[in-house]
Amino acid sequence: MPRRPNTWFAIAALVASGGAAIAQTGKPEPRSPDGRRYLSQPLVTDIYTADPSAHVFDGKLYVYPSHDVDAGIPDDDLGNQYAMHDYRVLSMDRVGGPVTEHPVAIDVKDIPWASKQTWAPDAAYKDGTYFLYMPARDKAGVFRIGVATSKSPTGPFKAEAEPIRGSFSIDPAVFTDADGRSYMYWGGIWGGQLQRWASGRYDPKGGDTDLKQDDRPALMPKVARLSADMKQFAEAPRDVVITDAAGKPLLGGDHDRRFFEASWTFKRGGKYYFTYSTGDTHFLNYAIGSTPYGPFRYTGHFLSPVQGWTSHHSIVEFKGKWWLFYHDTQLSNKNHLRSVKVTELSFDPDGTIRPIDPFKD
Ligand code: FUB
Repeated sequence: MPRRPNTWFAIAALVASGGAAIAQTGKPEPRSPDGRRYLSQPLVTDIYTADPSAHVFDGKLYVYPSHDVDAGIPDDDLGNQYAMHDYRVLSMDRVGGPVTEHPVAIDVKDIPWASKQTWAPDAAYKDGTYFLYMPARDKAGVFRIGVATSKSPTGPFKAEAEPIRGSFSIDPAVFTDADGRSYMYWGGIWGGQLQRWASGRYDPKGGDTDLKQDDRPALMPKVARLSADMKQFAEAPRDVVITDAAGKPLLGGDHDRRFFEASWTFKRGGKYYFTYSTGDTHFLNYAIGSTPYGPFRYTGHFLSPVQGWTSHHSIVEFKGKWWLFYHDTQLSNKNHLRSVKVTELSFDPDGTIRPIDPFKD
């Protein structure tokens, strides 16, 4: 597969500091349909990528995104239009430098238990093996989370025969703590089916949206420690409880703050940051805790709504700076055809994240 540096991104990075209306390509600077200038440009432009999970392996930055495709399925609230079927890995030596698009890392036809919709993945490394965590619908149409392994960070990956025992819903994100223990965070409501597991068992009649219990605790994301071989849960999943300032769980009706999907956990200054998307209100939020299990106290929005319905991200420290990988629909203006972007993330001295606007004006 040819290596394809992204010219627009490289040039845009050179001119990013200024409010230049004309980029050095000679073309007018891209604007959103409502006339705003974008904070960042897509990392790659010849394929659609979304849900970026960024990791540093062996001094290099790897991004594990969803690989968006157009299957001609109309938008609906269950996300049937997100009909992805394979994964491609991106890599770069430095942010702002050339981005390599690697060949297909794994296709749904090579995941024995899966039928369709290979949604937001994540990756991890342990003892010489790279792990790719993949949500997809099983043969019965229920979302599960599986794992595949490779000796290379870019694959090809070989899938396990079955999904992770006891897994359900979508958007796995694996965080490895300083003691070497790894935890998976996951879940997504609406199309991600988390509401159908509210009783602990799958209920196909369990609804397509929130539980509609606005004055009761919201559905919470899940966490479980991973087994030593990184292929199973080492314990029963538990709720990732996100609380308000008084320590009470956020309520279901609190759509600006409650969890929807896109879990991502990182650690900074001894604190655990649990970050997530609010879905139908389109924010990326964070909550801070003192253990990997939480509880996590809601702290704020850190990314305002991007162009497009979904917002999904990862946060990684690389070469002394923190980076936010996110996506939007700049290239297509279609909800299901997204492009991964990156921008620097900074913190105030008290550990709060300085909020980011994905538009310059
Ligand atoms: O990419 C499909 C789904 O859209 C992801 O799983 C969600 O997080 C949202 O980004």
